[in-house]
Amino acid sequence: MHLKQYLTDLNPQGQPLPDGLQDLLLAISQACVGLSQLVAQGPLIGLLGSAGTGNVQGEVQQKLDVLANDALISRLSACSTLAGIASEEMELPITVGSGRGDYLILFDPLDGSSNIDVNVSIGTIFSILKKLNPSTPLEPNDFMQAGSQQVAAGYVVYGPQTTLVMSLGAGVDLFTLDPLTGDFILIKQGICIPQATKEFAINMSNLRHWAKPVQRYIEECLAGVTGVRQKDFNMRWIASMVADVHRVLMRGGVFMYPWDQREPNKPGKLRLMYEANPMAFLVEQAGGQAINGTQRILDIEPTALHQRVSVMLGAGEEIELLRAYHLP
Ligand code: AFP
Repeated sequence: MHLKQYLTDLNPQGQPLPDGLQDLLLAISQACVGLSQLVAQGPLIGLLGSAGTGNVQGEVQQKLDVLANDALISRLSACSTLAGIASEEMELPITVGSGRGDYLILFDPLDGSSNIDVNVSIGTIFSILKKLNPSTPLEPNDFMQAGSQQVAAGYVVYGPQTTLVMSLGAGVDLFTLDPLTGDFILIKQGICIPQATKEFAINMSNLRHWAKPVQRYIEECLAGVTGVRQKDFNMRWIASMVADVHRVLMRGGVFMYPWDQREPNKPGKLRLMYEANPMAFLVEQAGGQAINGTQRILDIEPTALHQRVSVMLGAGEEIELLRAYHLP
């Protein structure tokens, strides 16, 4: 089934999906089809390497970061029910049309972009919120909603296949791009993360910098079958959150990017609004959990568009253990 047909047939709360939301989801998917082609061409069209600019986070922007951001904005700006766009790559949100409309979108246009030049999977992550008062002009504060308010979230991973994974709050479904027709085809419905796992993903080189509860958790995993966990664990780290979380959704596991003491005032590396919230929404919809150590990520009330957060998500049993280790 094509994505368009899927959206038409969907009946999440016993009601058809509003036309505006269908338009928005189709617009994102179409922009991502274009991005998938650009990513695949890479060096053939001079798209590898740095753009020579920095983003609001002070990170070096790759050429494809800038291009992906522009492509998404250009396609999404044509959606009549969209009031505003916020992007990890832009300091301030953009008003769409008159700034009046039902929806707001936030995205990380190209997550894992330091992997572009080495041909490792990267992706686009998006989060859709309702604008609480659709008839008033957009204000930056309109975006300040907890992740639990998301009406839809998803990502497209540009890997060996281009895959769209999304949730409208009633489970998580997966589509694969047919590059010959440019259509996303429904492949899997009701993705489910097993509660137990033997696989974790974390940047182990930071072990000495983590807080004690995270060090304890990882050290116990590393102790294997003779340690307190009484089982051997496997480790994976792609360094593209989108690809690491995709693996967790496909075969289970835990993904973590915790706070570390090198920058004690920074809650974490990953961004709440563009990365943690949409991924937490998907993971919970697939039966997993997502916390910052002590709090459910989707309950965090944002105070700034670009705020960062510590992230631990995936298999329920492991996240419960991490939560217990963080108790005072
Ligand atoms: P880039 O977009 O700069 O490559 O960062 C990717 C990311 O935000 C996230 O996708 C990864 O999980 C994480 O950073 C990797 O960070 P480390 O390089 O510190 O492992």
